[in-house]
Amino acid sequence: MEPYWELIERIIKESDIVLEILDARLIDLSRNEKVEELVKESGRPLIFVINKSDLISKEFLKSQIQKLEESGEVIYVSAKKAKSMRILFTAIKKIFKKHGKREVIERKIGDPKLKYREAKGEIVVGVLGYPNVGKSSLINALAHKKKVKVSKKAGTTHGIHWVKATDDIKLIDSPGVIPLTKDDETRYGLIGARDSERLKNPEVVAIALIKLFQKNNIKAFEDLYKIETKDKNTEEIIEEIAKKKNYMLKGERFDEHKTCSLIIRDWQHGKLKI
Ligand SMILES: Nc1nc2c(ncn2[C@@H]2O[C@H](COP(=O)(O)OP(=O)(O)OP(=O)(O)O)[C@@H](O)[C@H]2O)c(=O)[nH]1
Ligand SMILES: [Mg+2]
Repeated sequence: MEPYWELIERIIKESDIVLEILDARLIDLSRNEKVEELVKESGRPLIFVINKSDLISKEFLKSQIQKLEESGEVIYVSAKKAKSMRILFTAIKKIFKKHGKREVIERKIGDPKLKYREAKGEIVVGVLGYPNVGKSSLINALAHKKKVKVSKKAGTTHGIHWVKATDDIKLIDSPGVIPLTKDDETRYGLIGARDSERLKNPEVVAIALIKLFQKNNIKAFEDLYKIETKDKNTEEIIEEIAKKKNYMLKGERFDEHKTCSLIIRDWQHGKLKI
């Protein structure tokens, strides 16, 4: 196993509960199959924490969550809202009561009939998820203090960080998980796991984003760029934005690369809300 996954396994092993942080704007794309598989093998309970829910409408959320709710415990939060922290604490305590400490979970794996459950003492919560989904932001919000580094750039956290949130809850921050499947740049760009300027093909990601807005909320897109998109294809929409921003090259040509990078940056930084 690669060293990276060994680190993730270590975090899971040390945790009583694991949180998988997802991006509310692209729930399915921000799930990591490998992480979920490792958590399942460990027997630890998993809570899906849908973060950045301040960036989406209720309608959009409803269209996305059904499948996830069938897979386990789901909560919706925003690292920017105090109310979300109460929701998160309540969910952690409820799940802890139900499953108990990690030692008990491991004993249970060896003996599935074991009824004994010890849910006392400190709760250790492992926080996993792709780069930039807001793991460190949530940890700081839970601890009511800036204890770990947060930034707009993907790949901010390195190594493992232990953070005491309350007298009885300890959190483990981790670097964003990297998928084992082949390097899918569109997925990385869409979920913000790779910054716009590091993408080789921002055009492909920007087109995927425009299509996402065309399907769900084109008005939000039009309002941000102050353009009309009716009867226009993605290429024409990009050109329209380039003209508005005056991103032009020599001889009537527009700067497609720069315009696409702008769209992706606005999405990744939460200026484009769906
Ligand atoms: N609008 C909004 N932005 C958020 C939320 N949570 C985090 N962010 C922003 O998302 C960016 C990434 O946040 P981090 O907490 O550094 O993300 P991370 O998952 O720890 O990222 P890595 O350490 O790179 O894996 C920052 O610009 C945060 O301000 C949220 O709930 N809503
Ligand atoms: Mg981080």
